[in-house]
Amino acid sequence: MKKRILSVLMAATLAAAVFAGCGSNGSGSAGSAASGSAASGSAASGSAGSAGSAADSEYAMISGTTTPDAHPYNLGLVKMGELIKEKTNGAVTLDVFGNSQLGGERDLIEGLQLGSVQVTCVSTAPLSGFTDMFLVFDLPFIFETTEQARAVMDSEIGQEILHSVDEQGLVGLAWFENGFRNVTNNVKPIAVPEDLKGIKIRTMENQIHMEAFKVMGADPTPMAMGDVFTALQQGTIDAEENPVPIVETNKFYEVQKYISMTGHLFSPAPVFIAKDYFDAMPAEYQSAITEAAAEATPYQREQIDEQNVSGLQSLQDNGMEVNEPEKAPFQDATKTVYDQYVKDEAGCVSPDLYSKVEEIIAQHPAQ
Ligand code: EAX
Repeated sequence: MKKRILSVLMAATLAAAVFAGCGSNGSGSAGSAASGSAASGSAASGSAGSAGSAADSEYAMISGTTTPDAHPYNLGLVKMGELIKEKTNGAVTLDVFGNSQLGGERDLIEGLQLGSVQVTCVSTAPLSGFTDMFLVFDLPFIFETTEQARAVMDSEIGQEILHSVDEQGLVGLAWFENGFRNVTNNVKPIAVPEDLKGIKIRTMENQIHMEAFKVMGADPTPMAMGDVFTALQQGTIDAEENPVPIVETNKFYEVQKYISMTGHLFSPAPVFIAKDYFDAMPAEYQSAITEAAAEATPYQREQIDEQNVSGLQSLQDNGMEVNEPEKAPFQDATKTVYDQYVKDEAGCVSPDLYSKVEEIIAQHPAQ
């Protein structure tokens, strides 16, 4: 924990150097962005020029992600930043720092709580360290289609989940998406759960993800995204699991031979703003930010849909072997995870929340 806070504070210090005099970031503390390129809502794409536009704004917001600039998390945040700038006549801007420049997803979440980062977009999995409300999304194969996932995210219960950590300093702005997760590895195509036996697989820092791979015989290691490429390159792990856009924009095809389209989980990607920072803003700027987040969401989801197709082609063009395993054996193999993690206990999915989500899914049957 101490190490993590230190890394966030170090990012804040570095950012002070990069953004000194670039207008307040409103939080009363130094902005926070390690040196390096920033994609910005005030500039078309990642470039140092974005600092200039931030210099003219009253609120120069800093956002961090673990994803590359070409990934839909960043594209969606840049779009949101453009809309915010337009709606506030440049009074509020958003710089986007990708590639874990400001730390891993847990660091970014803590960065919002500490006030060193103002906005982030993360997978729900790392939130398990802060709340149980998002764990329902970590149950293997709970969704069969993107339509089902979107119906849940955009429902009343989805909004309740998104806002469940407002009082912990993370004000939910929107449900962006990461997408259906698949297994990549260097050992062999994964056709049945038994093929995972003994495979050293990186997972996100989430107890349910780890259990799902353990019950299938794999050897799960939780790891921040920024360390995954090197770990695969050095062979300390054989595998990881992520949606196609993450695999492609991180160039995992350079260090992974196989991708097996298990679709074992759908990762939503909540966008959060730091509560103290947001609460201190004039109401007109708060509305502009909330509206911009909502308007950027369909665009972000379209980018995921597109990159799921174009990205898969790119993985094949770059030498990865794709296989499409039958899902039923994997669903059967991970059923015990539900017995273990759907119960009225800390660190578990509440049965009431689970049944509400299942009700919505049942209204959107897979074809
Ligand atoms: O949230 O850590 C992960 O595998 C996530 O999918 C990624 O950082 C985007």
